[in-house]
Amino acid sequence: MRLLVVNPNTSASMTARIAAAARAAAGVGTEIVAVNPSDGPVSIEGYFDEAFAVPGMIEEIMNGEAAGARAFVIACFDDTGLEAARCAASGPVVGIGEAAFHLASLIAHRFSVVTTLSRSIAPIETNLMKYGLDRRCARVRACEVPVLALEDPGSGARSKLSAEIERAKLEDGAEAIVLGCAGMAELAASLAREHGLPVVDGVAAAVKLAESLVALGHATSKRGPYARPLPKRFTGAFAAMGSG
Ligand code: 5HY
Repeated sequence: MRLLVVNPNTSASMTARIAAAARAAAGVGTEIVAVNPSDGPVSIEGYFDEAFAVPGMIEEIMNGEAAGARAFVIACFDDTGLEAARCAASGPVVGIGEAAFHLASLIAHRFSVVTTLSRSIAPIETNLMKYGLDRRCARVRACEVPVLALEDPGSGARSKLSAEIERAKLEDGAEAIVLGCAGMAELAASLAREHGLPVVDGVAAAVKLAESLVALGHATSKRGPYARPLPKRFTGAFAAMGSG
């Protein structure tokens, strides 16, 4: 089964690290294809970046489905363009934020999220409410590490993240931690050992959920808001996205 993992920002090095985390989680028979758009922000930190990442992400999903992908993972923690992607694709689309929240709520009564910058907190809190999981989340925190600094060994990113996890344990009573960025995936196992509690990475969570949906024969329902886009003309730079 071909699973398309889309990193909505344009950082190829981040896409490579996301691909490695996805492949480490994938089951036998799952082919991971990891892509990112060529147009848009190199990292997504807040609403403005998110808005400009969506068209390129949708295009990658449409191309991926045409090339045989059966399911899709949106590998950005604010689940960039998730609903639009579910309209565009027939296969199941799983956002790493939503996947991580659901998994954490299966193994802990209360979890905390630790994301990158403070400006990323509000979009994540809004998603928790949208998914009906806000009551299970004690707090969404930021370790004030920019997304791309996560791949710089000299940035002190891991120690800042670890310190914020310690605060979440002490101040929030967190029983589990959800890592609030796709770029943190490779740190999950060592942070869980260091802190003695479950640390959930959304990339792995989303890969396993997407595999389960396909294995159960489930795809996105087209009876309601995720119905195929209506045929209509798109103009200008997006003319190719229209079907009218
Ligand atoms: C992510 N940004 O997972 C989010 C994290 C954030 O480029 N990949 C990004 O800070 O919102």
